[in-house]
Amino acid sequence: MMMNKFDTFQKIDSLPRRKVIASTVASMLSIGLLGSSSNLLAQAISKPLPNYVNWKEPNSFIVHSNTTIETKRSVFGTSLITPAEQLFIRNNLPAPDSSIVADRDAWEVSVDGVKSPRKLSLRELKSMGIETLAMVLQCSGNGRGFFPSKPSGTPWQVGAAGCVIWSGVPVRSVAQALGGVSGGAKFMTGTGGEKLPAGLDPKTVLVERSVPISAMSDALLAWEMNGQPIPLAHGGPLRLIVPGYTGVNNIKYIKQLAFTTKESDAYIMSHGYRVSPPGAKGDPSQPSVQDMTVKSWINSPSPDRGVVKAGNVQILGVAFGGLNTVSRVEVSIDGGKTWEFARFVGPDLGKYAWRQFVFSTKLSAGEYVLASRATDIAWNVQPENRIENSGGYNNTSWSDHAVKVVVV
Ligand SMILES: Nc1nc2c(c(=O)[nH]1)N[C@H]1C(S)=C(S)[C@@H](COP(=O)(O)O)O[C@H]1N2
Ligand SMILES: [Mo]
Repeated sequence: MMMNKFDTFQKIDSLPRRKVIASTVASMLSIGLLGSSSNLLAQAISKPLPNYVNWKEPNSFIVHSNTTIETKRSVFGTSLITPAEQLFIRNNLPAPDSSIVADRDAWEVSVDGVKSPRKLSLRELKSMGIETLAMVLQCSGNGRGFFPSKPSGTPWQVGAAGCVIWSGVPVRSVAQALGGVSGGAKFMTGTGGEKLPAGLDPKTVLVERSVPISAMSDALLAWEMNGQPIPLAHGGPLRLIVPGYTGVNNIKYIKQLAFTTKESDAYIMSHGYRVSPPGAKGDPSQPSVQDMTVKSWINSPSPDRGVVKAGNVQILGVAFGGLNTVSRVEVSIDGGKTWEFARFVGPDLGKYAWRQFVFSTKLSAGEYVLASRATDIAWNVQPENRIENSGGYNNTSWSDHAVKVVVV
């Protein structure tokens, strides 16, 4: 059945035996039994990095599969930007051949749904404008691993996310240069440049996503990431960046950008990434996974960093607002019974970036449940509970993201 293409990719991720070992270790971690030996154990159950990302730091990841590679919670450091060497990977199809980055400036994207549609080379795009922004790149399934219903798909914890700086030409400048967007366009649709597996209906595997046309106002066609040409694995030579929208909408190796009256009918748009009630399959009647909402989590202390010594403790984490600027973060050391304000640390890199926060406190020996709860400028507060859905999408629950630590 063609609908099952994506399920197939996901099932490869979860060989039953590995899952059992991993979840046993995960539950030992969450009750703090493993202390400092946990890193070693976590590494022992993790596969090596696949070749196409062998330039990444091997100890920074939980390798769920060759196409789903998660940053460890303990790896998020105390500065804002996630280095490429530590950034997660999520591919719906095998990554393209490195020949596509041999001559980056020659890469072409066709732009449609404008007055004068045509192909533009990366060389031409670079002459049309430049903008730089910092943005949280987060997979819509980040936090799926906390759903007790164990939805199919990668059981990401917090590490299918990072904060990245992108440089490229604003999409609105490109549209303007081609005579403006055609009347009636309601969506901006990006198409990935992967070679599609033979023998399958292209619509069932093509990575093509539509976002509301309003998202074009801050969108980029980007060629640089954290000061370097975008690595192939992260979408080089050219990537569509849609700030505030979940990972899947940020199309890697983009080969077509179109302003369309309808959403794409590719399976990944029509049935994939839909927020459907538990037990129901995704279909076009269910809401699509699009913009992100306010979220935060604590990165330190956490059980996989080892023993926490009694005394002064700096509780550190990250918070972001999706489409709205994050305005404040509260921290609880008693599992959410009482809250106090945390302090933002470091520069504000704009509304699409995350802020690092710290709450300094003194902890005596004992067991603690540390939680964080962010609020955005529109007074949306990070909820206590996830919204149950069959795909395990959009988990922003503060209680799911809380960490149990043992202080000695
Ligand atoms: N062309 C293309 N773009 C894509 C994908 C893909 O498989 N192909 N995966 C999407 C998904 S689901 C996510 S979460 C992000 C992951 O980006 P990263 O691998 O650079 O971290 O890319 C998105 N863009
Ligand atoms: Mo994703």
